Amino acid sequence: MQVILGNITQLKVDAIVNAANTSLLGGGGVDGAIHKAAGPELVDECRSLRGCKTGDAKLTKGYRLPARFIIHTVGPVWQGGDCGEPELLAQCYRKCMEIAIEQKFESIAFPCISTGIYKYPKDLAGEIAVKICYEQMQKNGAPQNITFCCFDWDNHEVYERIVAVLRLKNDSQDENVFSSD
Ligand code: AR6
Repeated sequence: MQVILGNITQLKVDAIVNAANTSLLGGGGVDGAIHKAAGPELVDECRSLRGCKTGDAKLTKGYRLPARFIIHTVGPVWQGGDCGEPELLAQCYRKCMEIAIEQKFESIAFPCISTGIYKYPKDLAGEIAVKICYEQMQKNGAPQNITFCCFDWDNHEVYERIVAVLRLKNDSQDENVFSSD
């Protein structure tokens, strides 16, 4: 597991995750950046998928991206936390990991889903992201390389802290599970 500050569209991994909306036809934020970098063929494939429910995830090719594939997921809009947001966000990460495992991907990179336009509090979202990915990785032994790609220093700090705490807890078991820059 590693935490980086960077642009997810530049990562050469098996799959990057897109924080999309239910239409899957593009938008702002990381979604807009991914569609722009992948090229117009992406929206054609997305159209054939007929949308995606909140908490679900769907796979497309990566087209002009360095990443081979894109896993599109739809995070919840933050409405105060009592409208099932934590479960839905957890489901996003779980579904993305399930697809990665099914496809035998060795590397996957996540943006901080829902923490931009959808306004999910960064610390709460980070806890869920790291917890679910770690659980899935422990359970399935894959994908071996998980990157949390933060785009802002606030999220970077949040993820570094959460991963550091988890690393401390696991130090005696496996020192090589985590890395960070
Ligand atoms: N690389 C990595 N992270 C990025 C990038 C990038 N190039 N650009 C933005 N981020 P957001 P959401 C970060 O708003 O909150 C879209 O319009 C950003 O700083 O992209 O899930 C969709 O179509 C933030 O930390 O996604 C939906 O309508 C994180 O990515 C809606 O936004 C997520 O921010 C989804 O909202």
